[in-house]
Amino acid sequence: MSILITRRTLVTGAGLTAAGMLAGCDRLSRNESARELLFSAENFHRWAQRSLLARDALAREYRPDQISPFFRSNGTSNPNTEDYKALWRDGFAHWRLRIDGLVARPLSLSLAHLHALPHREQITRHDCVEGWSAIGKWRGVPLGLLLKGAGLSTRARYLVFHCADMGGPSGPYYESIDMVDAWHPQTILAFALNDRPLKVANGAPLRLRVERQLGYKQAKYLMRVEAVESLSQIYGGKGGYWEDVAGYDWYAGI
Ligand SMILES: Nc1nc2c(c(=O)[nH]1)N[C@H]1C(S)=C(S)[C@@H](COP(=O)(O)O)O[C@H]1N2
Ligand SMILES: [Mo]
Repeated sequence: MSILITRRTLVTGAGLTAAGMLAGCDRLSRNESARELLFSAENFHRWAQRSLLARDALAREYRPDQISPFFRSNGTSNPNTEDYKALWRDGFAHWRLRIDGLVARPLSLSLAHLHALPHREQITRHDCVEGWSAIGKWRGVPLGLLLKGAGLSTRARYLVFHCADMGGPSGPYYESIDMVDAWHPQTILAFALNDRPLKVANGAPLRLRVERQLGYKQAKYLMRVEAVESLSQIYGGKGGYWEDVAGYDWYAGI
């Protein structure tokens, strides 16, 4: 059963949350006594200060003339399962994104529904650990709007992104992020790249863009977003396919 979320409830809800979070950080960093208290603490090392404050910052956005002429594909370029092929054959009309787990109102959203919600557009650089980068223009729905619509529980600490493809022989591809990235204004579920519907090679019909992190966090072929308290029960327990099988860092900040 799908639940209708209106444009208005989503906009007001998430708008307030994102603005609130950023305003909060700003106040903290401007308040000199709070700052001194924090940074004089013995265990508060320089790296912690940097990474903590940097988590809310925006990733760099580029100009349209800087967009790469070709955005290559990496990892899975087609899930090639019977289920996925059936979804692709009718233009993803029967595809649904499920948002469930620790939410008050589990959602089941069609592509048409996502298209009808407010969008964000951003031109960002994608950096893959395998040694290539590409600049692309993404369009999609801010994840925060959907979390508001679903009524995310305060117990939720992570979001797990379940994909339609196998990452390899050891299991399905999946990824996860924490709540700082979940509510970050540039974290979107993208359905278009460079003003065209997402191609199969780049994750059709929907993929995550979490712009402060490396390429392998940008889960393609999204089927389900699950809100959880802990990652330990999910597949190998390290929060992502590559984290489980190859020891990649869970937090892949750029
Ligand atoms: N579902 C899924 N998502 C994935 C992958 C994958 O194999 N399967 N590969 C990751 C890696 S390593 C990179 S660099 C990017 C590549 O995105 P692109 O194919 O659009 O270039 O997707 C990431 N997301
Ligand atoms: Mo990658």
